[in-house]
Amino acid sequence: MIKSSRVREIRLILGDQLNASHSWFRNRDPEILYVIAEVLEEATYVPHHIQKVCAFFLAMENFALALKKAGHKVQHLTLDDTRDFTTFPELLDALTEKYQPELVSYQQPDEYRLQQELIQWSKKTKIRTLCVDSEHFLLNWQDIPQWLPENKSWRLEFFYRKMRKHHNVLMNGDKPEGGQWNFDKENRLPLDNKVDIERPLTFAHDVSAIRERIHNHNISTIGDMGTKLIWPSTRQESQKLLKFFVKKMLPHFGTYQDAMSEAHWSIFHSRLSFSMNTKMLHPMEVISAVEAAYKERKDISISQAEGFIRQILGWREFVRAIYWQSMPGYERKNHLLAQRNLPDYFWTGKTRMACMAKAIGQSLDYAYAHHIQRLMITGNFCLLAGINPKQVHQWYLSIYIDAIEWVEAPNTLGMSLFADGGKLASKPYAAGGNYINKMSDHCGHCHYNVNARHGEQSCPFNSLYWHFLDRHQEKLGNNHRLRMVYRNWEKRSAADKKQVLATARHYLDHIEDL
Ligand code: FAD
Ligand code: DLZ
Repeated sequence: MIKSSRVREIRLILGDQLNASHSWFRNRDPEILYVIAEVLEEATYVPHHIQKVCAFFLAMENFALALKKAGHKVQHLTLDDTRDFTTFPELLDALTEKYQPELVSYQQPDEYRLQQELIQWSKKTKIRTLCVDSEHFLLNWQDIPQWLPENKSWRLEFFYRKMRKHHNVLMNGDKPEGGQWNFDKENRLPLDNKVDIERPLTFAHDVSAIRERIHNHNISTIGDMGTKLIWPSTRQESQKLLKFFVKKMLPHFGTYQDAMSEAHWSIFHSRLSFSMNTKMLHPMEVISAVEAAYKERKDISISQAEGFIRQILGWREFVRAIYWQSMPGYERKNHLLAQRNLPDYFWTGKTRMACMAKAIGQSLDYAYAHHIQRLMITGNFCLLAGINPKQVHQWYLSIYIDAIEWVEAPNTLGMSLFADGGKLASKPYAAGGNYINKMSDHCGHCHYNVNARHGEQSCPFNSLYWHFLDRHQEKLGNNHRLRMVYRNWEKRSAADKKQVLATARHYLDHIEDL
């Protein structure tokens, strides 16, 4: 399998650890062997989107090539090479048996499952092991408990302000740039005809050899591919995408951050999550590029720059901290005891709800939906309809190009489904058809009528919204952020309420037919 010469140390690089700036690579040492491996368990722990598997495998291959070119000793193992092993521990057993190294090192995995696998293997093996930092995140892993203490409630806003100060980002001394910490209120416009939307920059990689491997190893995937892979596969391509975003999209990012559109699949969003989650880009590199553009260019206002930086310095780090403070067990949370099965149209996009057809359809086509589609369309639907969080979690973990559990689980179970009982969000992100109509152009040609509150062909989001609140009054009724909504519900006539709830029950009983 591997040409042998003395190997003193094996260093394992996981598929989402493609960080060329890691201190591991500062010096070249012919006795250190870097291993990057396609492994069956990683390709099958959920049925990943075909583009996700191809994108990870191609980026891993390119990273191995770049390391080799830089003079490191590297073994890139394909599924063909690892066919005798299912998991990393099995592969590591074989590699250590072959090379008899003094040391096996690995970077701290971002996912609990893999972290535990490697810890268990380290306890079992006779070889000395060492776990080092991945040198990627802006909050040190060891500092997480200090930043999110067990006995306090965790809120993004406090965390984010502390991160701004700590990293001196968008600060004027100890004051926030622009005189405000958060410009979220300015970031809520639907699309209008005032600005042109640039076509997203995509790539065109031939991944036929990877697809053949996936096929030969019987790996089940979901979604479509098209002829070429559109996602960045190297650091250089990731940097190109970052440049494109800053130049063309950033001037409108904040304003239209929550907008949804039938005609566009990523609007002004950056599509940098895959590059960051695989560590081809460092989050501070992205933040610095945006901060520099804000300082140098007149067309980028503070609300655009802050709106974007908050996502990375705030949300991305915050959800990671919540993940590590809540594992194990977070993936099993079900505060609202939701038990309904995920409807089949999540796998096909075939539904008469136009917003859902668009969000699911483009997810299957591109392995991508932007945040508001994930949160306020598919996530909102699952919340209102009471879909089993475990199934929803599996779906999100499968379908998106950027889906890794540390970031997916808090977003799905915490932000979207309120399954963690409010650890991440102070109230559920629940909304009826009105919100969708305000922020998108989907409702105009939908089979359902967004203006009808109940009855045949009324928008399912309308009645499901009130049914959700009504059935969870015991758990949510005391939430001060929902007091007004519950008061509105109380004020409606008994007959009106009865009709709304009957419509919702009908939709829930026929959920597969929506
Ligand atoms: P942009 O809108 O351009 O934002 C810039 C960057 O900010 C993103 O690349 C991302 O790194 C970061 N970011 C923005 N929002 C969040 C957030 N809520 N949490 C963490 N980082 C954020 N993001 C993932 O990276 N992987 C996932 O598996 C994932 N699953 C999600 C599931 C649900 C139910 C929801 C509601 C959100 C999920 N997100 C996930 C967060 C967010 O939707 C994506 O990061 C974003 O859509 C990626 O597209 P983009 O790069 O164009 O983002
Ligand atoms: C997502 C993914 C896939 C599809 N395949 C591999 C693989 O074969 N080898 C690998 O090292 N990593 C892969 N990954 C990423 C990991 O499964 C995993 O999600 C992250 O390492 C968790 O932090």
